[in-house]
Amino acid sequence: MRIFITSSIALLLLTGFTGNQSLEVDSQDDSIDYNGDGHPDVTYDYYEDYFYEFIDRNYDLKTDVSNKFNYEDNLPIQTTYDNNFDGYPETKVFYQNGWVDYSFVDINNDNKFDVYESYEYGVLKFS
Ligand SMILES: [Ca+2]
Ligand SMILES: [Ca+2]
Ligand SMILES: [Ca+2]
Repeated sequence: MRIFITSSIALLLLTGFTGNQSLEVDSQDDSIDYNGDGHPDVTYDYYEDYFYEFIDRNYDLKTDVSNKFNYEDNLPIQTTYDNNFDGYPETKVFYQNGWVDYSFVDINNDNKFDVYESYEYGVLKFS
């Protein structure tokens, strides 16, 4: 379980980074095709106060990461992960001022969260 959590955090940092990067590249074109198969792997959805970034990490045309960002400061608000690519988004992460605040994991896809973690300045303080 600990290994799984550590890898989620690593992915989190990774996707947060690429998210900012792609925004700087071009905010007009709303999709990026990383593997060149003609299907967008990163897409964006813009609303008045926030926007979503949808990422398909394993190129199966299904979204595995949904990042919700605050429009004003580009800081993440919430991220939803499907880390085992089964189509069910079992991991939810919430942010406070850009830091991870707390996260939930639903291990057996029964819509009830089995793991709760609380963070302080991005560091795990309760699990
Ligand atoms: Ca693609
Ligand atoms: Ca996918
Ligand atoms: Ca899943």
